Amino acid sequence: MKESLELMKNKALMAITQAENLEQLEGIRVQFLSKKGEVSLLMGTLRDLPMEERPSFGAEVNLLKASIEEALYDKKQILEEQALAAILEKEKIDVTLPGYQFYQGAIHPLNQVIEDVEDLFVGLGYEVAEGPELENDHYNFEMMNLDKEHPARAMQDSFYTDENHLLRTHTSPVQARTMLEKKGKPLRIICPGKVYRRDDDDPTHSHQFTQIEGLVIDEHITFANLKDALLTMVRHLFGHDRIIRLRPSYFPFTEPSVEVDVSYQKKDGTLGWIEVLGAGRVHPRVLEMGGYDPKKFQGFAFGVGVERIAILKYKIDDIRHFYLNDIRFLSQFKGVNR
Ligand code: 2NL
Repeated sequence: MKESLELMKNKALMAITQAENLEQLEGIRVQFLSKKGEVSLLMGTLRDLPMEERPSFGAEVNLLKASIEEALYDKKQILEEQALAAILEKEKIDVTLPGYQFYQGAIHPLNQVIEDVEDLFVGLGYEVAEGPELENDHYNFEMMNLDKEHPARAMQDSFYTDENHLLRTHTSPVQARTMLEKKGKPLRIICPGKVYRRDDDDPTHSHQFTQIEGLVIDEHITFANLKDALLTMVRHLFGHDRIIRLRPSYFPFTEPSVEVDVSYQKKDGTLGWIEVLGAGRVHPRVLEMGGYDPKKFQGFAFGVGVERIAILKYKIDDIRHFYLNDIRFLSQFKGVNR
């Protein structure tokens, strides 16, 4: 009996020593120590022994069991450490490798100009107003004092979807809507957005472009207020050394109307002028249709082409660059203006 104990111990310890992983080790535990394992079976032979040998045999089996348990425990520690080391080795990362190159986006140059102008005017107390691009002909033309005979209203100059609806030709209908919403209360708004006119697409024209209009209505508004707003905007966009020049012009919705030129330094050092936007005092009929008493209220308005501003500001040679989504063009505007 003693011999079979010694034999089993050696067999178990040898198996434990040779176990290569935790699954094998668990198999060995089951083989020797489970209810029907080899050690239990050995304990079962107890009743075949003479009474006086039983206690010492029982104690021997318990010692055998303890030494197998201890060997299992020690081996388990080693295998667990090895398993962890293997995982750590497999998952090792080299923190000195260069990182992935993520593409960085850029804000579209037209949106940079829009945001820049919005920031300025919001800081001066204006609100930003937006509206639909498919407009009722009433808001787009009628309320802007463009009568039925005006050439801009002809089918060949605008995109009509039916007799009364067209893609807005300017952002003025947003201003017309806002005037009606304000119900005769003073307003200061800035309206950016896409506008549409039938046109051949060439380096300086597009059938769709972007406009920002401004409108101020209050009591005691004068042309000096308009000049101040225009000069502030021009200097914000192009630099504080600029001056502006107003030339008489004509728009159906303003009276008087002006064309606004911005100064620049020519190569020979002399002063040059570039035409940049249009503006004027709000026509009394436009005020009246918008729900304001023209005897009590005055207003000024201006309209800028966003593409024109961006072309001058960023020295762009073709308006179509703005719409082609060529990454080589767009990626040049990373971090500009911010
Ligand atoms: C231009 C000129 C302009 C306006 C737009 C306007 C709007 C209302 C009332 C009166 Cl609600 N005027 N807008 C006024 C003058 C000029 O745009 O050449 N834009 C590109």
